[in-house]
Amino acid sequence: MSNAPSPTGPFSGLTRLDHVGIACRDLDASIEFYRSTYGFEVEHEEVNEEQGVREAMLRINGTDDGGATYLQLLEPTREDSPVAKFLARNGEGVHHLAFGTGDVAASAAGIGERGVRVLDSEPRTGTAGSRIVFLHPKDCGGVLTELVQSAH
Ligand code: MC0
Repeated sequence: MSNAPSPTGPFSGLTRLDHVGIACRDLDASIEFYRSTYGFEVEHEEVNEEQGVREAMLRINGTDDGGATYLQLLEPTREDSPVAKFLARNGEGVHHLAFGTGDVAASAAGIGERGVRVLDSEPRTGTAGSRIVFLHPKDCGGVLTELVQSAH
């Protein structure tokens, strides 16, 4: 019997860990920590004005569906953004988990039917043209959870 997780659950369709999002105050300093301490390199950097973040994706490993797993470093670009609020309350640290799916709208609908609040009625734009939806942390054991459909 295989130990692998079901690649497409009956309702969630989640197949992998896409990234762990980490809130930081200084993106460049954080990138340097992960590079000099672990040898992780930045694959992609961008500013997402809608989410109020400057971010860097550090590729950790490939996954068996052809995707990859990343660390996502997040620096807020404005004081009223979710990451700025998180930093003010908690300081730097793990901000969210993101699971990969081939169909983010279907995954969000299936998970929503289980009583979890889906924070985005329509998928928004995430890193590198991905489509993303967030789930409320209070319905996910205290963990802000994101669903990601990558652009390719
Ligand atoms: C807030 N809470 C969290 C949390 N943020 N719990 C765990 N992890 C987090 N990251 C908790 C607070 O401690 C509080 O608990 C309660 O949720 C309400 O928080 P609030 O900040 O006072 O209130 P809201 O409702 O204004 O905001 C919370 C909410 C929001 C999660 C709905 O931050 C949101 O919509 N987040 C999704 C978007 C996001 O985070 N974007 C940034 C990453 P108590 O017990 O005090 O009530 S963008 C990103 O990552 C993109 C670029 C990508 O991956 O591609």
